[in-house]
Amino acid sequence: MKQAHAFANANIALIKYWGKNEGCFNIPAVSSLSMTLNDFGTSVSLVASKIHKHQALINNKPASLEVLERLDAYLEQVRCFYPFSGHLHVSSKSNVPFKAGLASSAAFFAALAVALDVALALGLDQKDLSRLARLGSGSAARSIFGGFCGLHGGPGTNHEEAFAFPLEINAKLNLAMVIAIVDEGMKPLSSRAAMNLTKKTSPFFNVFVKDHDKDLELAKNALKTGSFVKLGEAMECSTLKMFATMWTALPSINYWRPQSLALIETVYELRKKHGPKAFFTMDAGPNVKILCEEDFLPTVLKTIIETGYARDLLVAKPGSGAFSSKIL
Ligand code: 2P0
Repeated sequence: MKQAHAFANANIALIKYWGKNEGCFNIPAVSSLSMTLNDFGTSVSLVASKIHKHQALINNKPASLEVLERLDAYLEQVRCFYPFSGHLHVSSKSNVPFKAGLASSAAFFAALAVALDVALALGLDQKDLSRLARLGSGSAARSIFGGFCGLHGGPGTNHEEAFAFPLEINAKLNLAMVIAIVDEGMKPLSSRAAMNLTKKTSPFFNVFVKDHDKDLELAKNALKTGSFVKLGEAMECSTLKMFATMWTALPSINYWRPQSLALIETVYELRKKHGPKAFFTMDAGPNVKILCEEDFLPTVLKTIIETGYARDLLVAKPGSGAFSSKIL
């Protein structure tokens, strides 16, 4: 086994993945569409473990038992697809806030998939890499690609079919995303547990799945034709449908904080004042992501800062896909 290093950026879904198909390959219950971010990512380094088990260091600290168990299950599943002997020592460093709904697992598993490809000399193409990343985390499949991409999922989709693919974007769209951090703390429930509970108990989950492809097609067309408004509308619609399934789960799941709603109100106010120039999305956490075109970014930033609802603000633009690197 060779030593390997890789890096992947986080991504934010514009059309949401929520829920999994039955079975053990982590197949999303719906397709999704995302923007890979620049500058928010994770590096992974792999070497052979000197002991008879997998080991992991996350940001220079030994991984928690929970993380280690998930990693162990993942690497053992990888071994079934791509047999390798021995065990691995995984070190990762990230500037993505851990478990804050900023897709830290997406960047981690995408970088890990690329590092595994190098370490085990698998020679995988991007489609295979995205399948390998998806076994670790659904959203990770999308971080293999830069810019904008889709991920196949949905009822009846199997392991072979559930891969990510790049999407063409109209040159007139220069998009930016403001990430308003409301709370960087740990989430009450992991997104994995939340999506499983939602699927099992929410009466709206099947409606979400049935209705999903409409938003996906709208977003894909909007990217192609360069319609920022149609893209933003589809994104908000998909986001709110996803949360409707969470709120109606039993017990109900709520990641929102009062500041999250206040920030959404701020986006509505921005639209009242300036027209449809900013749209929001959220993930399994209280932070609010605001999509706008680059020329409107200063107004969004100024307005959000003035509200005082965000503890921190990050700005991201479309970033690169995952790559193998020499530097950790
Ligand atoms: C997404 N999220 O499309 C959705 C929207 C959160 C809300 O993918 O169980 O960490 O590892 O496949 O990818 C977060 O869930 O879940 C997520 P697993 P993941 O980005």
